Amino acid sequence: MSNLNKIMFTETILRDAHQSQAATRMRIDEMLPMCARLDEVGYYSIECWGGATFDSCLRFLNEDPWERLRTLRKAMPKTKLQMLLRGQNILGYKHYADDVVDEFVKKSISNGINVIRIFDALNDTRNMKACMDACNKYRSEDKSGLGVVCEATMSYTVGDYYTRDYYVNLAKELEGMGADTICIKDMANLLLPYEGFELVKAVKAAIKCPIHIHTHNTSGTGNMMYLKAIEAGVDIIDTALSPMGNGTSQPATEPLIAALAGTPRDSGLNLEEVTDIGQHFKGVAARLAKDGFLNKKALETDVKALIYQVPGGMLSNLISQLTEANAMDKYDAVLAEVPKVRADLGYPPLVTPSSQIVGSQAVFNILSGERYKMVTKEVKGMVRGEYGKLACEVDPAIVKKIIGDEPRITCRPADLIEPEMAKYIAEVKASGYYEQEEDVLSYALFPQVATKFFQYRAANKYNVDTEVGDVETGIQPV
Ligand SMILES: [Mn+2]
Repeated sequence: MSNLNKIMFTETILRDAHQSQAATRMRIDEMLPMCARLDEVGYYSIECWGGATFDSCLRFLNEDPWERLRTLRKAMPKTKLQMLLRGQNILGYKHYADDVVDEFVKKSISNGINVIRIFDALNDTRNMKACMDACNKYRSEDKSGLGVVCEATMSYTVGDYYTRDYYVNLAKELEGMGADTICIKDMANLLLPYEGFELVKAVKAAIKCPIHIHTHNTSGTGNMMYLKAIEAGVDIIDTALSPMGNGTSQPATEPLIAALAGTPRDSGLNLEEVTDIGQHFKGVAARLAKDGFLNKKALETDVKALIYQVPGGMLSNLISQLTEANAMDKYDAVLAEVPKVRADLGYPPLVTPSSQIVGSQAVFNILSGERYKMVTKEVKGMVRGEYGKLACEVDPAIVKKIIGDEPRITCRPADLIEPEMAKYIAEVKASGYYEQEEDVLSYALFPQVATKFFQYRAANKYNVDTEVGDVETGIQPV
């Protein structure tokens, strides 16, 4: 009778909240002051790694993402730490070889991750299998004693093809592949309250795994959906502390704790303590706003998302692309083009990287004045099958227009990728910057960005060791 159990919370303030509202710019020194208290709250898990945080650490914050993870692990020894992983894309934007996936999952666990949420932008389970297998294979790498949770994820979207049965069958398949929990990931805030109720009930009836649900509050329906999902028996919900909750982020933590208090699904979390912890993040949000990363628009309810059915982050990308091209007058035309491109490409869910691929092509189609006159290499790759199986077959005339007579693949895309680890190990060692095994993975995902970070790290170290000589030689951190 899981619908009589207490509801469990995953806190997203250290990952999705600032990724959705503030370009993933929260720094480790802004997290650490509250970690000991977050660790005592009694959350099911704290999401704090993966998604865009890895790239952002290396590219913008001069932080080693692995060091960040180890630091958080030490600061929060009692709570399961959670990450978001893009299946065969790991934390990048293309498919990687199986040996890189395997090593990445192993190192994520050995450095402190417990819950690995694995998704694929096309819901192609072949792209999730290597990750899920690695999760199960490396359970013993967990040193925290909190265990490893292989959380297989269904990216939620809408369209004729995406019936309730589609998700029920997908959930069963993922459970059969070795999932410990199943996540319904509503990244675009498309799952409305009553459908959420029916969907959770249907999936719950079909599988034994606990169900974890994820949404955003972009269009203002997120917490209503959670409430209905809770009534339907969902086990775990994702929320963000109120200073960075709601808007494009997750529904806020505190109102949901309060709403459930005294009911059969009372979380047992202490509202006053959680509210007090939130005060710290008010200051962090103010700093992020001052530095131009937190736009007030991210906090507003944006009902456009209900009509255009695109993720909030995608809307802001389209605005910046059109502003750059001096073509904001075409905004409505581009918005109308997005669903057409999505249909042409076989109705992919819109989530990284498919959201960027569809969005950019819609912009090209409108700005060039002719559909598919200019085609991005990612759209070609998608039609060739390089991202996996599309939900629906693409119209042959569209295929012809986009890739001509080029061959298409139907196998698992990673089957065509040779092992890559040996090459990356050799390259990092040859660079002279190798300090830890994890550096190879940073380099494998983001070669240029990681190399720049390694140079910064080395210069910084040198600077500290020989402060006087440093001024004379002019060597400074870059
Ligand atoms: Mn999200």
